[in-house]
Amino acid sequence: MDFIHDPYQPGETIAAVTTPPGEGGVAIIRISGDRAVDVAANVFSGPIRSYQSHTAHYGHIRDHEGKHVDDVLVLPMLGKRSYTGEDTVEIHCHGGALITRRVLDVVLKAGARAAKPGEFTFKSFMNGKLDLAQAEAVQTLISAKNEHALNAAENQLKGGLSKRILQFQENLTLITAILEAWVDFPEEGLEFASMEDVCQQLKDAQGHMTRLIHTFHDGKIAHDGVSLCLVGSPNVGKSSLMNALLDKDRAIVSPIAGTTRDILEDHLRLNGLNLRLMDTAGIRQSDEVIEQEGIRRSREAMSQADLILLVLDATQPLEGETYALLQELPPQKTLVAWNKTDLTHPSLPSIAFPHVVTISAKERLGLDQLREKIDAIIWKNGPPARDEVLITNVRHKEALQQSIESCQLVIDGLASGVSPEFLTMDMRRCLSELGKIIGTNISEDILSAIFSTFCIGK
Ligand SMILES: Nc1nc2c(ncn2[C@@H]2O[C@H](COP(=O)(O)OP(=O)(O)O)[C@@H](O)[C@H]2O)c(=O)[nH]1
Ligand SMILES: [Mg+2]
Repeated sequence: MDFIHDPYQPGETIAAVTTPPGEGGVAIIRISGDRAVDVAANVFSGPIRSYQSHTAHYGHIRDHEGKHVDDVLVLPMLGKRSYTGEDTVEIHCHGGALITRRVLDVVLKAGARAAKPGEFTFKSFMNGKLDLAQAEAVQTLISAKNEHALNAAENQLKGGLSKRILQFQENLTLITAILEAWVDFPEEGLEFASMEDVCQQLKDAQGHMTRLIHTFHDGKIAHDGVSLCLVGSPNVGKSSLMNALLDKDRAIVSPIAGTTRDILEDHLRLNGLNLRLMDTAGIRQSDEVIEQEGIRRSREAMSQADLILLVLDATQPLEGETYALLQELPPQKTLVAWNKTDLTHPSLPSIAFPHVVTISAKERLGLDQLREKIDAIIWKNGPPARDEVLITNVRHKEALQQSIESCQLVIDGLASGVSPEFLTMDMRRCLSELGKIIGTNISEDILSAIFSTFCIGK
């Protein structure tokens, strides 16, 4: 965000279209800053200075020559009672790309500066309306693609994560105070707490932070979704299963082995989760160049997928190639589906994989159990509860890890008799790492990097 490099001016009046580009019934142009009402008064037909905050008024926008631009509603939100914490006026105009641009141009000519990406939210952060974790949650909320991601973002925006971090900081500040007392009053200091107490408290703090880090697995799944790769020998029914899961005729199905060559991809919603399904070429020995390339791609997709769905033909004995494939696959993230169980089949050989289902892709049998299994493998401890605080951001995870490491330095230091003076420095680092999450201790570069990922108008 280059406006950080321009010196930040509190109260500077900025404007942008806050609704997405394209055609719609209404578009909103937001003006925010000390001069928001003045700017709006320059372009709006009504006596906007006399309007009460949070009331909507009909009128029209005119340009600097007095020419009519559009019929609009204006909505002033004054003082702290706005998203940014500064005077804000929203202009609701017609939702065409051109008309929106024209209204914005008039507003900019009237004295507002074009807002940079994320600048409204940045104002909100600088004015203390949102801390950094909450500001980031605004962006995750907007980009949430499923229920779980939305819940996690909502909890973070409400301050769920921030409260946890503040609690950790409070506990660790107490420990720092004890260490400082040992420095200042080496004689009496130990009366405040014993070395064992301090160690135990540090270990407890590490435990709490580690548990929060562990939610990152679920947080990432919720936010990014999961990739699932269908693999197996040719003709076992991978493409048929892809189609059955998607409930559409996506992939070509044929009894000719080697039909699928490229990776076919499609998306599926499964119990509020986004799955990226990939159908791949059947893995076998082949002399044919294109098929070989297809098989190479299959292996690559397989190695990158979050979950592998290995399809086996229940009517055929397991061959050497399939055995070799079974050796390669990581059992914990592989789901084995014995397919074609609508046909008579001999008793199935037992294989040493924890997750196995029997299905018929053609007759669509056993698909519910298959979906349940996918769900169970993905959410190791069941899907997250609605109000659960999840870490979805790598930056937060790294800060927690750093904080845990600093705690460890103190624990080790105490054990080996390092002077408490040095240990208080580690404690301060530990606290400042936590501060990075909520933005109390953060460099301008990092702020800049965070807000520049926002869209303009947010
Ligand atoms: N009877 C039966 N045939 C199936 C089933 N699934 C797939 N097939 C057939 O097996 C052949 C190969 O299927 P396909 O999906 O193209 O297999 P792929 O090569 O693994 O993608 C086709 O003729 C399908 O109709 C099933 O569950 N039952
Ligand atoms: Mg196929």
